[in-house]
Parts: sequence; C-alpha cells; structure tokens
Amino acid sequence: MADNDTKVKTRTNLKTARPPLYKVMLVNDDFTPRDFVVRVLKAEFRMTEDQAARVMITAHTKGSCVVAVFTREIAEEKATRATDMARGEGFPLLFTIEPET
Ligand code: TYC
Repeated sequence: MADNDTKVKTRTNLKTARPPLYKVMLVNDDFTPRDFVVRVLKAEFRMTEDQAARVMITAHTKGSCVVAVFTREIAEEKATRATDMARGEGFPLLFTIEPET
C-alpha cells in the first residue's frame, strides 16, 4: 500500500455520547426559615410540597443534600436562580453544583 492510501472505516460507534451531569446541592444554614427553603425548592425545581419538605429536612439534618441532576448549564442556572431568590429576601440559603461521579 502506498503511504497516502486511505483506510475505509468499517466499524460503527454504537455508543451514544452523553454530556457530563452535575448535581445541584442544597446547603444547610442556621438562618433561612424552613418554609422558605421549601418554597424555593417548589418554585425552582418543580417539587411537590412533600418532596420539597423531605429534601429540606435532609439538608437540615445532614448538612447538605442532592436536589437534582442536570447538564452543567442547566445545573448552574438553577443553582444561581434559587440562590438569588434567597438573596432577594436577605437569607443566606445556598445552592451549589458538583460533578456527578
Ligand atoms: N436549618 C434551617 C433552620 O433550622 C432550615 C434549613 C434547611 C436551611 C435546609 C437551609 O438547606 C437548608 N431554620
């Protein structure tokens, strides 16, 4: 074969590439009222009262809790919007993001 011969690709890549996912984390603090945390979770993460209350109490008890998992752009946007909602009311409530392992 000459140096410039091209090889024909015979194998097909059957795996579909998936974007990396990020967890939105809810961080506990001593000041934000519980019902406000629940309100933010319902508004930004479309949770029911029940789901939001469970997530809130998990963060309250353990220090932090996974709220949901998204692609990076969506995770950043949700965490920022939820945190800003709290800043607007003068609460230190914090949402962060972490890569999912
Ligand atoms: N610890 C807060 C309180 O007792 C409630 C709270 C729960 C705040 C979860 C933040 O991520 C949080 N008022």
